[in-house]
Amino acid sequence: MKISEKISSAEAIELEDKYGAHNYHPLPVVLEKGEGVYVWDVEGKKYYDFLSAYSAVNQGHCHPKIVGAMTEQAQKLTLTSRAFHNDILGKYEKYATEYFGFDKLLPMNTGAEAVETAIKIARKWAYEKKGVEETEAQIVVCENNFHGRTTTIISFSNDEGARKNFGPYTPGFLKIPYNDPDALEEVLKNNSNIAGFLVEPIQGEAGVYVPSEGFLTRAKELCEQHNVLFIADEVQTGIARTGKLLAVEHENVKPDVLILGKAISGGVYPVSAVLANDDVMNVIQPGQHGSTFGGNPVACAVAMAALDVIKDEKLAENAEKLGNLFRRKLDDYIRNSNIVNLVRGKGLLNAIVINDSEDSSTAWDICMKLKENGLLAKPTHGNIIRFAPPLVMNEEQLLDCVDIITKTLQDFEK
Ligand code: IF1
Repeated sequence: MKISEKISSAEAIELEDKYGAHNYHPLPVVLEKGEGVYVWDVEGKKYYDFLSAYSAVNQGHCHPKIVGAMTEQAQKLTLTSRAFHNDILGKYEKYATEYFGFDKLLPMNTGAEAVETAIKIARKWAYEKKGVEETEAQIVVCENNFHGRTTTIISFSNDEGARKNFGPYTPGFLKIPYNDPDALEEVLKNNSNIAGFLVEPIQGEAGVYVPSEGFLTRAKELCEQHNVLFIADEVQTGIARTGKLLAVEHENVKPDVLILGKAISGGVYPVSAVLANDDVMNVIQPGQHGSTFGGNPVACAVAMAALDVIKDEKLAENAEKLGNLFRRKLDDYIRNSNIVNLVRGKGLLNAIVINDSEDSSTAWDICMKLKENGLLAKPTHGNIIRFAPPLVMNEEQLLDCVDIITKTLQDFEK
């Protein structure tokens, strides 16, 4: 069967079911084309994409500047490995470190790899700079975190589905409630071997939990007081998604270690990165960390174009403006609704909480009806539906989507 051979949705789903691991339960829609805020299924039906590949397609599907950068570089040099230099990596590292304000960048490919890299850097820094006894370093994480799916990362997850039967688990992590600076202070006061505090500035997968104003500021202060690295996982909240280039900027907090992924490439190619200043990043010496594809020329060319688009098209400002409009419109609806409890989020990372039990199918049923009405979204946990369109959306399109969402919800009002 050739890639170009036309198949129906049913055939595509059947192929995946028969030949693919069943590690996802996708909505029954088979997409064939994406452009800007729209995607089309194989039968030609058009949808608004309100998931953006979990905030990887912030710049819109198949952005011509980003795809152009990929195709141009892919016809010159795709991969050298880091055994040799190439003419792109240094330019990208300079561009990205100046873009985000750090001394150095360590290039990887997936978000989880970047999180793992940050964990390794924090541990090594603890032993070689903070004086923690080897193998004793601890990293503080938050309950209901999501940082990826490697064995070490799920070791500190409390999501049984992500964790069960993948043991034995990696030690060295202490869990505190999210958005609880007192709990962070307690654990930092009582442990001298803490390397870092790893936190999502907004917990995406948990259901778009926005912490109280001041939480990030207080957490950073506590990390400074106790000589602990503040490690911000901005894989999902970064790259303009929440209305600022980085979500930590809502509180003017500067992390010691910044983790990026997803939209750093505009969803065109797997790119992730860890950024830090020399006093932290220089604990990594030749031969101590890397990856075959990390920092490859195509990834660098794509990321530079993707980051250009964020600035050129003022996507953070647009996310801020349209996010406020979106929540205002949904709040208007929710005032008279008995099926939706609330809407929450920042910028264009939002979610609604459905007034039903966690194990009910209502959120899923609503997403199935949204699909029929031309908008794609998916529940996160149980009764929470995440709404995260590409940041290139304009006001007219957003209001059209609000219309689709509220008309669909109306069908479920009791
Ligand atoms: C799946 C969730 C979102 C992330 C944060 C690291 C990573 C992610 C804050 C790892 C990845 C993705 C993974 C994808 C679905 C999606 C997701 F539902 F899983 F949790 F967005 F909320 N840090 N999130 O959100 O990056 O290795 O995937 O490149 O695994 O189902 P990755």
